[in-house]
Amino acid sequence: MPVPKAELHLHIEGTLEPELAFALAERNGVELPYRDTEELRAAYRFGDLQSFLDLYYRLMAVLRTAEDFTELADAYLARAAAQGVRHAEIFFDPQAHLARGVSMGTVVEGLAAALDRGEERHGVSTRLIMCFLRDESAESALRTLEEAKPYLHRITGVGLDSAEVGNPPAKFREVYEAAAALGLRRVAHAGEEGPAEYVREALDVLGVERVDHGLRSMEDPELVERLVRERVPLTLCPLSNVRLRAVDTLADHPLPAMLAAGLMVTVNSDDPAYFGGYAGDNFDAVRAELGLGAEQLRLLARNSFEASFLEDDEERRAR
Ligand code: ES4
Ligand code: ZN
Repeated sequence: MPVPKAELHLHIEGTLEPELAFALAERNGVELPYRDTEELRAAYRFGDLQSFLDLYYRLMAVLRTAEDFTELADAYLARAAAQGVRHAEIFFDPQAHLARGVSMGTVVEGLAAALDRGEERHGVSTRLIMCFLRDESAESALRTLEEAKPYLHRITGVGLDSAEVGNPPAKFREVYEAAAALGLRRVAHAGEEGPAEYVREALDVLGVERVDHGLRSMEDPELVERLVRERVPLTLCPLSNVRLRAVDTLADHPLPAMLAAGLMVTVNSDDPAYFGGYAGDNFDAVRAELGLGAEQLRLLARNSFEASFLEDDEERRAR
């Protein structure tokens, strides 16, 4: 049995496997610029974050109805459960759907229909985290938060994703203040392609309690010291970092150095349909390529529950 773990960095749109993409395309009468799943998979050669995002946003065209989102999330939960995931905090990108004429209600209610059955069908508890696209304007993010107001009982927190460089956290100060005032938890992608300074800004300006990736924090020893002192969780995604060329090979990943520095790190899958693996595959890969021992793998699993937004009693049940 795979070790029980929580998945804290997972974009639901990034779980769209080629087979489901083609099935939904056919059902919805959407033309995909690929002949078959093989040709689509062959397009997964990414030079950097932007080349991935271009394909990621393009393929979303197949997601039209609430049922599409339900099927997507249910398929994810089945795969996650098979790899030992007991709890998943799931990102979604409403702006990418609103821009295509798919409403907030379609997305949230579609996802929620699967998540509501997650424990019973798959033994996986869940939370939803709504992400703002950082390459869109702050005004667009504020409008999105406004649109989400009827659905806030379903949404635990807000996040920040998409193209990082040139879109620093401070651009979203106001929307994060508004989110906090609504009682939403706050996380943000920072230090994936962007500098360590963006990690500091996410903490100081946006008040995030968890940093997604945070890989480049290692370039700033003072920041590392602070992250250790404050026990700020960093949700690492090793296979994503290899595919998007944040590291040359998995063997070069700073995860062992981050553990040695005493950082509160977790291992996650990001966009598993695109990057070659779900949470368990990421655990297997770091064990094989980075030589992590049983004790370190147990620590990573323990961190994943501790860094989650579960309450203590829920956390004990999930572990
Ligand atoms: C993402 Cl890997 C990654 N980075 C930033 N934004 C994203 N959205 C989906 N996957
Ligand atoms: Zn991500």
